[in-house]
Amino acid sequence: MIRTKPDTDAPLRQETLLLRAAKGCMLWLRESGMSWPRAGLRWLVATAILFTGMAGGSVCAAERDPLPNIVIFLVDDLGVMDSSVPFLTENGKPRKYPLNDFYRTPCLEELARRGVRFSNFYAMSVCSPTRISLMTGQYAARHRTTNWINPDRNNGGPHAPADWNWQGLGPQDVTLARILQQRGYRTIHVGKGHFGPRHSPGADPRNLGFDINIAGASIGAPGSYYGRDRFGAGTPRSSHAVPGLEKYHGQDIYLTEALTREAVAAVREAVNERRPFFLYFAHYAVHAPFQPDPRFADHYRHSGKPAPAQAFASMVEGVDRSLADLVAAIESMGVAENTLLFYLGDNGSDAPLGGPHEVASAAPLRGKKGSHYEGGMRVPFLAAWLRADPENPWQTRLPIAAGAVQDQVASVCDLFPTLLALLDVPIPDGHAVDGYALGRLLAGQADPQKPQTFLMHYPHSPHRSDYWTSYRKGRWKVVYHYFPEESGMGSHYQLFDLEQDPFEQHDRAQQEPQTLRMMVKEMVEGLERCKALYPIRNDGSPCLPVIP
Ligand SMILES: [Ca+2]
Repeated sequence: MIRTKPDTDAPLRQETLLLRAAKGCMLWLRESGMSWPRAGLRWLVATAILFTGMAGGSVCAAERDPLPNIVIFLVDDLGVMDSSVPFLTENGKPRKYPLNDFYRTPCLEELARRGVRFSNFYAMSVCSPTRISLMTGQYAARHRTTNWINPDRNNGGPHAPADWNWQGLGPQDVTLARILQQRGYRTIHVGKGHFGPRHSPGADPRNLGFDINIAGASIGAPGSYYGRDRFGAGTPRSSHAVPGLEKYHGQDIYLTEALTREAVAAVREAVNERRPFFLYFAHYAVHAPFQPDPRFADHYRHSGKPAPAQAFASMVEGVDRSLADLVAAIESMGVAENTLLFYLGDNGSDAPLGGPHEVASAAPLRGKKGSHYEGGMRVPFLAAWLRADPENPWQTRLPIAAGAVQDQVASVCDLFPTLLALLDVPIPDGHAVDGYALGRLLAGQADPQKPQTFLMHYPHSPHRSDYWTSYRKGRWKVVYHYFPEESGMGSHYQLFDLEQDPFEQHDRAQQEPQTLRMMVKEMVEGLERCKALYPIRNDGSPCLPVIP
């Protein structure tokens, strides 16, 4: 485990804790809306409580209740169909498809009984953009990391805007981790970082507000999932060796399991120290290379699926076991009722089952990771308190409907404002947020105020779809292709009615000119609000979308 500072800095750490605690109390006073004379009295009381509390190791003893623990459990390349839990619905009810019968995720089935899952939840179409959206609450069009970050070279592509954010996040950026750190949380990063290129500050999550970093770096995929291969160190894929897990080198252990043991240990330490924890557990799995998780490979041997798809399924089940072990550990620590879990994927499925624009990898959805179809950007999202407790004040504040399915549109940008709202932390001045707090949706209610929209911007190539923006609003989805190509049916525009045609088989752009115009107009307005960067033509001018 890597620590943010050596122990010799303990006095400094205490001072920082004191400052953070004082800030937390100031915030508490400010948000209580009291007049200054009364606030002054409360400040004196709060300070007294604070200093008394410091002796007991409490960060902000003026808190009315211990802060809720937060887990973001992020699975790489896990699409909405990569689970035995049905996330898609038909007439408002969950509907199973054959892929749900292929995968085995028993822990997720149990959590689906405890929490709410979303059927229309979106991520960006590739890794780094989603990870930065989670940390900032912003669309990729705004934070400008619109492509995955190649650790070693600027991979924008031949027509990419020069100023796209290949550098990713830096110490100067507002991040969810830093906000929670300042709020008094032990902030724990486990697994894949992918927030910045090699040797950049963003390559180390500790520069982004995490106290602890286990195995996070610039790489987007592991050299190997096997401990006996030292997770890639010393192999032909050593440039992608997973750092920080040397104690497992040479052992018969799968990466998913090694990360789980480390995550549990870090959480246990925080709980023992009575610190609220924020665990950002970003599994490397189920990203390629598709190496079977030997603990579960037998379950798929007679599936009739090709070997890579069997390996992928064993990796999915390995991640589910990780989730089960983590939940069991948190339960054994006695803090399950005060722990909020968000489970999700970071882009559409990369299941090796077919072509990027086919109905295959995410069937019945069309497309897969990287593509402009729903299979490229629809991911599972589930939220749960790990143990229901009607007496818990945080559960009262953020009730989650057990066993419910939420059909409204939501996205990875919404977690940031949801958590800030839960903790009564204001959005930092000058930091624009594209997400919307999910409170009512998590309670299983409709929220007429929440925009039913999602904007996805990809001014890059080469990938499975090149140079495109998509915009969903309610039942409609428009895709704009800056340089028309075969996958976009040779047109600038594709328009789908996801209510009538959820699997995107019928382009309505010709038949619905007014809807097309309205959708492209709103898409352009959304891009302009984000100050998006556009692909660049050969003559150096930006290729702006044309409203039909
Ligand atoms: Ca990914």
